[in-house]
Amino acid sequence: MTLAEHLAAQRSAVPEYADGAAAIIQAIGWVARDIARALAYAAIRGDTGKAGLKNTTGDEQKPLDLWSHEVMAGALRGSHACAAYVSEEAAEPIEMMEGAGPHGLVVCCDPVDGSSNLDVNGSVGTIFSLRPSRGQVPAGPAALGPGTDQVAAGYMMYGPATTMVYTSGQGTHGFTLEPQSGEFLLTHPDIKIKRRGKTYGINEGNFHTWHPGQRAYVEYLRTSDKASGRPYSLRYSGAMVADVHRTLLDGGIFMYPADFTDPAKPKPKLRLLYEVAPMALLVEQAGGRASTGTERVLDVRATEYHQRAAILIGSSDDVTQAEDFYRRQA
Ligand code: FDP
Repeated sequence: MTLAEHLAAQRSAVPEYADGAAAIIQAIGWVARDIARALAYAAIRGDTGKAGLKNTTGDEQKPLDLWSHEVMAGALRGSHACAAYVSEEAAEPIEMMEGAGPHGLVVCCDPVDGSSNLDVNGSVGTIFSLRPSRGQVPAGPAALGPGTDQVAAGYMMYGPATTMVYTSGQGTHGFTLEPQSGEFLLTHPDIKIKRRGKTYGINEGNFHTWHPGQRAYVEYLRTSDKASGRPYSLRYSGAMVADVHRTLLDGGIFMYPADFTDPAKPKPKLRLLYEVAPMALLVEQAGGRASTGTERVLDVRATEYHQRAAILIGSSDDVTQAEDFYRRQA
């Protein structure tokens, strides 16, 4: 089954946005083919280095970040269903009159996630989230609210194969790009994440900056105990898409906790609207959980476009256990 056929058969769980969501996800699929091709040529063309600019959240921008942002903007405009585009690479939402109206959607997107991996030919991704505009003009502010507002979410992973995983509120489904035909084919229907896994993913170099509960939990995972399957194996690629994809298919937990050096001002890294919330929806739809450590991610209300949030995501039993460690050390 192709992505187009699946989108036509699935429909969104929110009927009034179903046509728009299908048009946008199809358009994002076309962008993914272009990004996958550009990535294959990136080193040859010298496109992996820095563009010498920083985005609004202070990250170095690479030529591919900027190019992908522009290609995505063009495709979303062409879908006639996107009323505003909130991108990691733009300080403010980009309004799109072509998709404005009562059923217009706001698309929040990180066009190239994990772009530090570009220098080493590592996996990178694209993350997207669709929220209802509710006919608001301008539409951008409609993106601000809890993650439960999301109508659909997904990501593309550019690895050995190009993969798209999406949900429109009716399960989480994975597709693989068939390079000859350029079609995304359904290879992972109705993904269900294991209740408990055997791996954890986290940047352990930050160990001393974590909340005491986070430190105690990782110490626990590293401690040997046959009965509970410990120690867990550590897997960390440095690109959220690749780490969440592995967790979704193989179980376990991926974490990017806040820096708690100043407990009065915890500093998370990943962005809520176009990294944390869409991944939370995808994993919940697959039967898993996503938490900040103390709160369900989908209940976190965005008040700023580039707001950051902590995330502990994956197998439900693993995430619940991590939350217990936070609670005990509160
Ligand atoms: P990157 O900075 O390379 O864009 O989006 C941020 C992100 O990558 C995630 O994809 C990734 O999980 C994380 O940051 C990696 O951060 P660290 O280098 O701090 O581990």
